[in-house]
Amino acid sequence: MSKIQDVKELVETGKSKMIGLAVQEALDAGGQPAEILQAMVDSMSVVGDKFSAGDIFVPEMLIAAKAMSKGVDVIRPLMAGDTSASLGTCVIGTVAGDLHDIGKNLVSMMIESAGFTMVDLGVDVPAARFVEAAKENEKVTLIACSGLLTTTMPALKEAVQTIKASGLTGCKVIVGGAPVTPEFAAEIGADGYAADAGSAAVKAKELVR
Ligand code: B1M
Repeated sequence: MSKIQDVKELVETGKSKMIGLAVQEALDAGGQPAEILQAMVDSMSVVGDKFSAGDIFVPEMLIAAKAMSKGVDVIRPLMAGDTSASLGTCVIGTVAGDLHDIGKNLVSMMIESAGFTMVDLGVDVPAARFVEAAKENEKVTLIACSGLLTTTMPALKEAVQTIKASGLTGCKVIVGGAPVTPEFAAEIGADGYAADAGSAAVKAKELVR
């Protein structure tokens, strides 16, 4: 079995103690960081499908998420990009009521590698907190809001509208997450939308240049 297949299985079964070594072995065997990352993302889709089918429950989703995060820790240093190109600070967080952070963390990693300094507010971030953080930090050029649940799409809307009403100037807003569409992003007044972490980094650069 390939090393990448091992990584996938360890994420799906939530083996967080073994995953770091398996990711390292996959890298040593010539696997590319982006390829290993994609394999782990695919595993989380399998986990989601099993949850939808009623084959697993929230605790299993949680341990799979923990394993994925440990695997990403091994990849993260390898994804560092051109940090000399300072594009300002990006405030990022998952919106109020939403505890999903893996996608947000990947987006953060990719935006950082595009040349931003990141301020990560974590999960369950109230709309006003994005504004506070943008005011507290130097040179905030971008606010990135993630939402993973259809039930937290209104919180995404509230976050964008609160930011837009706050009078912050020179600061763009990008949104994304599985239930978010480009149409929804435009409807709620976001400046940008991205479907995945790679395109979030491309869009982030485009928005501030
Ligand atoms: Co949750 N969960 N979960 N969950 N969970 C989903 C999202 C779900 C699709 C599972 C399913 O039913 N198949 C479903 C949502 C259904 C819906 O609303 N449409 C769901 C549900 C229902 C729930 C609960 C309500 C379950 C319950 O309690 N009954 C509950 C809600 C808790 C809450 O948030 N209030 C819940 C809880 C959890 C855990 C805490 C157990 C855990 C999260 C742990 C963690 O994140 N630390 C969890 C997990 C792991 C999942 C799945 C299995 C995996 C999510 C993930 O990490 N994916 C997920 C199923 C799935 O995704 N297929 C599911 C991998 C990640 C890389 O992808 O997050 O999509 P993703 O991020 C992508 C893109 O979306 C995009 O780029 C990322 C990377 O390419 N993106 C952006 C994300 N943010 C972006 C921001 C951008 C741009 C792009 O710009 C700013």
